[in-house]
Amino acid sequence: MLKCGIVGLPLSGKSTIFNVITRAGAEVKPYAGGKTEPNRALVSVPDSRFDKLVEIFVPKSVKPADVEFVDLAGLSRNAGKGAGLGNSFLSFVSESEALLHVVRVFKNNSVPHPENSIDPLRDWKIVEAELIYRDLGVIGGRLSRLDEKKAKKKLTPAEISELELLKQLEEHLMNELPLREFALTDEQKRSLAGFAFLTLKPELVVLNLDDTQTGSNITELAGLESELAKRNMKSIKVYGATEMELEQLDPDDRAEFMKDLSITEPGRDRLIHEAYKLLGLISFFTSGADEVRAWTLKAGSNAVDAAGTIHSDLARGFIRAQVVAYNDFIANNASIAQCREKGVLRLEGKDYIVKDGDMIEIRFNV
Ligand SMILES: Nc1nc2c(ncn2[C@@H]2O[C@H](COP(=O)(O)OP(=O)(O)O)[C@@H](O)[C@H]2O)c(=O)[nH]1
Ligand SMILES: [Mg+2]
Repeated sequence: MLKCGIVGLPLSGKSTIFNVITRAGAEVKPYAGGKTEPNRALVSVPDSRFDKLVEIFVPKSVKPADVEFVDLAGLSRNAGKGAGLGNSFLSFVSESEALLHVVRVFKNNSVPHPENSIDPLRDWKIVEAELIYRDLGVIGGRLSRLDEKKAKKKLTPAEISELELLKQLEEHLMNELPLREFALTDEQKRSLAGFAFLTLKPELVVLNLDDTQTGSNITELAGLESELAKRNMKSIKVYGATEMELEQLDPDDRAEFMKDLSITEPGRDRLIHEAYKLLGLISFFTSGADEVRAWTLKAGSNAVDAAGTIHSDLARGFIRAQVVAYNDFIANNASIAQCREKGVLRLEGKDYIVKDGDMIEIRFNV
């Protein structure tokens, strides 16, 4: 299951944002501490193409794509040195494939701030430093083992290059830079996968605003926004508390409320879409009278990967994939026969790279 972890300082609005995304109703409170088990919830990815396919096929069952969101306890200054929840918290972060980093921009005098003032750039840096510190610890542990072996002249050639790379990464982190800013080859990335480095995970910064903080010139944000631009990082503005209220309403009241506040797209949909994109994920569809289903794949996966996502038998006995792009299907009156005539229905082999929105039927034999 694909997981997206929510990180940030205590009282930045992590649980609020989690509730916006998941509508799970997790506890939101104006004081830090307490519960240490993360909140978890599966979220269906909103997709108008999927909805359209359901309309066309009127299947017995439907299954949209989903992503798991995990709301972690707050990460405070010096967590990596054992403060607060410290390392147990950081191990929850390592199981996530991507991070939503919630930064408090809202003022709200009834909610204390762990650093006693509103300063999004400072807060973002504190959390980033903790993530960097944790990765340094992981590298340090591995390096000391490799150094021991080196002293005994027992390093394999693979370990020699690992040692070299880790030393470079260590230096990079010491300069307070996340590993995602280190140019790694695909092969190096694969070789490092087991370390689950936190600063290698893609990160979307969620700027949690008050209703009063509108327009494009929010003074509190100037510093952080230019820092993120410099680093090529993406951020998204969300009115956490308001959006959470919105998600708790029933659909009719929600539409009314959105009109009153002139919100066109709910923060929830934007957040889920951005997180999905950030994770480097695409959807493909299987459809028929029995079931219409959206499946999640990493971008760049091939037809056998897609088959394996559905069932291991389909990957094992893979013969061919029958593929038509969703847009072509719709453009041809949702008729497979017409798609075939027009040549947009294709038979693809194992190496075919699946595209977002492909409608796929696997031919297999086991
Ligand atoms: N005014 C305002 N208050 C917020 C916002 N987001 C969260 N809060 C409040 O801040 C407090 C902490 O929120 P919570 O989501 O529990 O933070 P967490 O500790 O990061 O999980 C709660 O009292 C929330 O109601 C926001 O966007 N605006
Ligand atoms: Mg919380």
